[in-house]
Amino acid sequence: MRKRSKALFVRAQRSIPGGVNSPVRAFRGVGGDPIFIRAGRGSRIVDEDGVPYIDFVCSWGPLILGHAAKPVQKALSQQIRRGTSFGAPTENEVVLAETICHAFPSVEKVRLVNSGTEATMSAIRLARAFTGQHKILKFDGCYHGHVDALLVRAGSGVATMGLPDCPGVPPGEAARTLSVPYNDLDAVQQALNLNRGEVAAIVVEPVVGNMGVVPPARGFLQGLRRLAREHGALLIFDEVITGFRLAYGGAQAYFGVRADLTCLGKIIGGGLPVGAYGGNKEIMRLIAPEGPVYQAGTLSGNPLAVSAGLATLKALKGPGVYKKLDALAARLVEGLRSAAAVVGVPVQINRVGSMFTAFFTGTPVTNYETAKTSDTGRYARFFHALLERGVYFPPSQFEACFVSLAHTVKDIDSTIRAAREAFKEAPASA
Ligand code: KE4
Repeated sequence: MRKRSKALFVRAQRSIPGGVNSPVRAFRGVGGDPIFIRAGRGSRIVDEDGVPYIDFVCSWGPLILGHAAKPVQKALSQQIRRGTSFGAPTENEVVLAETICHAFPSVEKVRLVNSGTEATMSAIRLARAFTGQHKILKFDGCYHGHVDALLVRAGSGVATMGLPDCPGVPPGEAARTLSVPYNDLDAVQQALNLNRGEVAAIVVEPVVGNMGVVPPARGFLQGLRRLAREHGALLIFDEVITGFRLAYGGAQAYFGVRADLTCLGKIIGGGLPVGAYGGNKEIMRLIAPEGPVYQAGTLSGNPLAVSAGLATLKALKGPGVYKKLDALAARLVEGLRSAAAVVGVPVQINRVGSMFTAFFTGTPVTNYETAKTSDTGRYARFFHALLERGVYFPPSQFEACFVSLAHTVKDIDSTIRAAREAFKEAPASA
């Protein structure tokens, strides 16, 4: 089964660490070998052995229109005839910046970069420059890319592999990073009081995707907003996942809380590499060449990537887009809940809009500690049982599933049927 993927994985491991270009793709969290993908179209991907899957990874979030979406294909084919990169400003970069500023009222100026990691790395440098402070407060289980300062008790692939804090990050660097439990305002207050006047920023996933989906408790984001202001720290919303996912204006529109700095990625590139960070003019004027805080990138604002991002954001302005995404995801989650209940499998499914995670635990999942009560072995068996039935969930308990505009009710109902069988085939770990 999957002979070509297996052979490619053996070959890949000879020239690429772990055979993958990003750890979470390696199936370490679920066992077995990764499938190599040949193509995608709409809600489906096909592997190198010609096996099709309904895809709920969606490239970890960017493909909200689905694979090979027509508007993105058209934009790319038009741009590629004009060239791919100039290392000089282009009109579409201005259009994308204006689009982001219009969608996020807290963002008056924005700088395009090439990844979510670059966005968060640049945002914390800017926060440190703006406040003159050095410490950063983050949350256990949140992941903000592989920035030294933020690889402390991180989620996503770090959680999947159960890695201790990452070797190679100098102790001095990690010492400037405080990490407290998500959804715990008392812990935030205490950390700020113990480090009074030293915290440059609070950085948070406003809805966590990287320990699996964990929504903010009522008042949590509003509390962070208040505490950051009281302590002279900037509030950084890492909206690399939630930006244009939860609403056209991201989590800030969804929850009505404004950040000082916003990090974006994934959807704004439409499947090509784009990240961004932005905030009000007073903060952003510090960024070179307007100000002294240096940040640069050969391919920042790349014309091809920007054209794919613009085509995607344009499609998201369509009528009823977020209502449709929400309805599809709600149907799927309801179906999964009842399928699990019928076979008596304890699952907690957290959903916000079109992102969700089924945690294999009987404990409500509100932070990293409770997320880690999940039976990851049982999730792995569920994952493979779904895979055998042509459904591709994230190869890790600590990641989010995404529904796209390309998913149909038929896809959702087939997935629920597959899940009914998969729950039966996923006994609890001993
Ligand atoms: P990138 O550098 O991978 O573009 O973005 C880093 C990042 C920043 N902030 C949030 C909230 C993120 O979720 C991410 C990246 N997400 C992971 C999966 N949850 C990307 C998948 C991977 O690492 O291969």
